[in-house]
Amino acid sequence: MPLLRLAIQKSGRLTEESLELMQECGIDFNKSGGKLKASAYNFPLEFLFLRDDDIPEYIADGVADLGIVGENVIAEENGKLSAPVEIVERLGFSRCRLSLAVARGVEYGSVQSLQGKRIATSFPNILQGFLQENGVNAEIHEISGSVEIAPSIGLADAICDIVSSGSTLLSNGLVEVETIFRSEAVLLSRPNLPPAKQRTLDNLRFRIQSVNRAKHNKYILLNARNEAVSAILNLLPGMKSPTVLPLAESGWSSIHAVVQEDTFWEIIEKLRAAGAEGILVVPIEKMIV
Ligand code: PRT
Ligand code: ZN
Repeated sequence: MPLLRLAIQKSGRLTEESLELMQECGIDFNKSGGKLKASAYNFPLEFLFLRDDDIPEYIADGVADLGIVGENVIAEENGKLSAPVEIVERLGFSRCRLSLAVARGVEYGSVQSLQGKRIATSFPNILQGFLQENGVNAEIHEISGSVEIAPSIGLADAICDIVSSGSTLLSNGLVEVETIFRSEAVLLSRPNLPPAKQRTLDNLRFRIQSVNRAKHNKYILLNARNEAVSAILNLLPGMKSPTVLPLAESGWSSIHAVVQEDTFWEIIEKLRAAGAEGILVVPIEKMIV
């Protein structure tokens, strides 16, 4: 299979989980600190370690075929790239939002309150788009870091920055008033890869999907009296249909099924009410459909 080049953030919030995802996909490599490149031993993939902001352009100009970045970075770079790039997989980690915030105590009715105000941000394009959509004319101050201190030093009336837990805003006396963009890590690609590279990408995506699907599901095993089995089966969707096996003790069965994580607690309670006993819940490592 031809070699694909995947750009990963060199050192930052995306790095660890990007590399962990590759490992979960069964791709082994040796990343010894400081190097710009690494090759996988058992998959036709070469890693390039770069600053996240540079990744979309490296893909656009063909130096890399793929990259992992936060969606906020692509939304910000969009329109500035020398060629289009496309999101081929949402990866579910590094979730955050880009929000507007003002100093605590400042009156804020709606986005119209920002008319004529100064807003500090590292995301001028996304912010400009949002303000335009809302018919607001504000002065955008682009700063590259520590945006959250801008109001307290008198540089801006509001900020537009990435929020995850909200603790940075809180400790700087700021209140989130508007969410303008939601982001998670995504796999980017150049559109129209040569067919052979596309096949390698399809293979990689298949692995990523199997890993991520597994993370959202649990395998459950339980015992029940035979009379309770049909009521229990009605509660269990499963990948196909649940497995029912007789237990050594007569009159009892063991039931195995796959349950989605977000409905999990609700289902467990209903299963107990329906007569399920000895419920075991185990993580799934890969889920191939
Ligand atoms: O050096 P390089 O340019 O590669 O990295 P970087 O400093 O530009 O990016 P980095 O590593 O900080 O973030 C990479 C990506 O992680 C971002 O583009 C987002 O998609 C995503 N991400 C997820 C975050 C956060 N969560 C996050 N909390 N990026 C930044 N933050 C910062 C935010 O700027 C603010 O200062 O954390 C602070 C807020 O966090 P809370 O938890 O206090 O709300
Ligand atoms: Zn960056």
